[in-house]
Amino acid sequence: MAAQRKIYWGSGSAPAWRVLIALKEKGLEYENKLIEFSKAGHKSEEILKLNPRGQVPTFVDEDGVVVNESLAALLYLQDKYPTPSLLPATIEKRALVYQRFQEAANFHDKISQVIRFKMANADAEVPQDKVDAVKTELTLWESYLAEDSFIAGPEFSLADVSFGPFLLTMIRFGGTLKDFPKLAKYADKIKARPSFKETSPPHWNDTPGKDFLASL
Ligand SMILES: N[C@@H](CCC(=O)N[C@@H](CS)C(=O)NCC(=O)O)C(=O)O
Repeated sequence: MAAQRKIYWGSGSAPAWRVLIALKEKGLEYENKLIEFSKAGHKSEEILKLNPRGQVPTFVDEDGVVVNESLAALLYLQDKYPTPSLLPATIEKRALVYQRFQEAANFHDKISQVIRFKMANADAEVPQDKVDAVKTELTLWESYLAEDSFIAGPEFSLADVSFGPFLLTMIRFGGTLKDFPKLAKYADKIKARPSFKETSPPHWNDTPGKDFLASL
């Protein structure tokens, strides 16, 4: 019997959320292996056998192919299940999607620095350079959007799957987009998209967010 496609993920993990979104966009069924970070579920023997880093996402396709690392899993899913496509038709347009797809790591890094700082120093002010670094990122990403566009052009693409979960995570951690109107509109648009909505971190529904990025 063919192995069942499955994804190990944790609520609030933006890398894992990326893969859940891509699975939904492609209409693929999967076994939902939600782990609990508080119980070190990501370090279980079951996961470590598949992913020696003990991280989520850990993804296993129906034929047993294991793909860890969220960006690798997104590329794999696009290759293996090309329709519906999450890439534009021409190589010229794909170039920008590939760029933004990778570039999201910068945004991730800057918001993570603030989040980690506040987790370690709950009562301290976030150092200004860390706040400024997030603002610089937001200014860049704002400039990438045209009125009503997605992050790498008029069509939803892998670039949105890569970047979107981190933007929504920033908002969850208290970041405001009041000075970034195109990003604010974009955030509302992706939040309402079924693939994002159906896979958004379940604990966000019934617990308050944080104010770690409130000084933005
Ligand atoms: N580069 C990896 C990062 C995955 C990652 O950092 N996952 C976190 C949750 S957001 C995790 O599992 N952390 C536990 C650990 O590293 O021990 C990816 O994009 O998939």
